[in-house]
Amino acid sequence: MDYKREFIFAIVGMLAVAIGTAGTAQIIKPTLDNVFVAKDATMLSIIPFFLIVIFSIKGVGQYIQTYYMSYIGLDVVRKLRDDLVTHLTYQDIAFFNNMHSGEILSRITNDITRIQNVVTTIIPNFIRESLTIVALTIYVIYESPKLALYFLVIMPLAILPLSRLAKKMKKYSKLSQESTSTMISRLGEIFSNIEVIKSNSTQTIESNKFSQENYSVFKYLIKQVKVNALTTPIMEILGSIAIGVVIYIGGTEVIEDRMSVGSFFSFSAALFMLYNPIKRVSKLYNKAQDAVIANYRMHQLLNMKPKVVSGDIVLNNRIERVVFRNVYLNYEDKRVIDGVSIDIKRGDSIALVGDSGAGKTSFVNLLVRFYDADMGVISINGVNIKELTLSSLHKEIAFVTQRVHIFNDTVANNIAYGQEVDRKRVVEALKKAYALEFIEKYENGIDTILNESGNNLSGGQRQRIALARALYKNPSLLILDEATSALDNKSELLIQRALESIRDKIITVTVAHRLSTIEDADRILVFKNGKIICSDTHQNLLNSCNEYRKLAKL
Ligand code: DGT
Ligand code: MG
Repeated sequence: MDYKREFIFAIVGMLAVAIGTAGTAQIIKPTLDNVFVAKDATMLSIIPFFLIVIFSIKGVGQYIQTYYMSYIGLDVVRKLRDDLVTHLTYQDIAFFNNMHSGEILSRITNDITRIQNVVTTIIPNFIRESLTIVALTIYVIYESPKLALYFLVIMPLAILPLSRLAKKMKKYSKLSQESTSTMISRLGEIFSNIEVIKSNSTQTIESNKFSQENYSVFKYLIKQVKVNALTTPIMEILGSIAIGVVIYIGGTEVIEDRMSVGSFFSFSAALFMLYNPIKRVSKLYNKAQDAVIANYRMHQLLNMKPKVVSGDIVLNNRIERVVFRNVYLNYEDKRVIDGVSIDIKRGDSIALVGDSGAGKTSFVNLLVRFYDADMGVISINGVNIKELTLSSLHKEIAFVTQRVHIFNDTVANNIAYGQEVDRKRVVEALKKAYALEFIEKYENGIDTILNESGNNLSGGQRQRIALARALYKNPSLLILDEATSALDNKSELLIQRALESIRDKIITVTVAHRLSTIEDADRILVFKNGKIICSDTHQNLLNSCNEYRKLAKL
């Protein structure tokens, strides 16, 4: 363990607390017997001094223990969160498509906080209270084994109802954590869809839906409260029985002179003092159930293995050739790429057209390995794409989609994303993507901070940023999946021209709905239901391919 030093300090602190607590019970005995009964003046002046020492030991111990255990707890959580975030970013794209981003956020924040609670409070309190119980019990037995026996027989009776409560607690913890996650997901959904909600005036519908989720969170939390609140009365009633028995039997011992008044009070005080730690331990046990569930949910995520994993051959050269041999891809049960074969060489510009849902995006997703083919082989420069390292593959590919991703950072850092910033090249890339004109208008130019959701940019401006990022990368495979759909005809044409200068040095794969953008592609692939049904130049396809003629008419 990395925390040996902190842990030792914490344990020393806990021991001090336990010994200090037993000491406070012990000091009652000389106070009564020597000072009040025997009227001993020396003891009178010594005892207050001891009292201060005992409480100081306890206080310092408490401080040391709290500090070091919290240190361990917070540090464990920090590392856990780091690991979890790294781990999650390597998960398959399918995972992110299937899981609500709100759910992921909830796991990283809410669940981790519950786990943090365990390390910083539950475990140390549990250890400290247990040590205190042990110290007090030893003291009680030492003071009067006979009386202690009665007490120690009654106490275990408390365990039965308490363990029942703990079981209930576990059930409600699970339900409450699940409903909290759902609620947070709903929140995310509401705010990311706010435009739709406002433009349809559906606030009431949405808030009613939210209200339901919110209510289930409340319902399970209040059930947890109910179970927790039962613990104290049960403990108190059982405790009062135990103490009643002790008073009766202990009183008899004192009356019959087999025990001093001081011993009896010390003993009783120790019993009273035992009550709190025992109560706390049982409450902590309930709370721990909450953390057990959170921990389970956390490990579900941490144990998840991505299906798409990096190979170990480094792609050292530019991409010269991409070959699909009889490739199939299914999403769950649905076939989306259905036996596609194609051979693409450097300098080729390939265009993909077809109905919505025909499989064009799925095709390009295979090239960046968002998914792996279920059957067939995709090879890059003659090597199976699965055997290449992901990072060397991605270094050669620029992937621009309709959804533009902008980081909360400067224009320059957004353009040079993942690479060293070369300001001259940033400006060049912006110029080629026709983005420089509006960036230059900003007071800070390429040092302007962009809003992460890109709200301070228009749709067309965002696409130009994305194109500039792709051009900066100097890729050997450029994929444009409706990357210019938000641009006006003029800018689109200008970008086409800018791309012409690099087109014969690299492979470009363009998905477009507007056929005008791809008319001069070297080869146009017409997709239908996951198959390539025609493949030729614009002119030839107009003559030979019915499906293409239909698309051209639209
Ligand atoms: P588009 O962008 O509307 O022009 O259509 P394509 O050609 O890009 O279609 P594509 O490849 O996105 O989708 C092909 C089929 O696969 C379509 O029926 C929707 C379905 N699909 C797409 N992504 C997913 C996914 O992540 N999970 C599942 N289960 N199905 C998906
Ligand atoms: Mg698509």
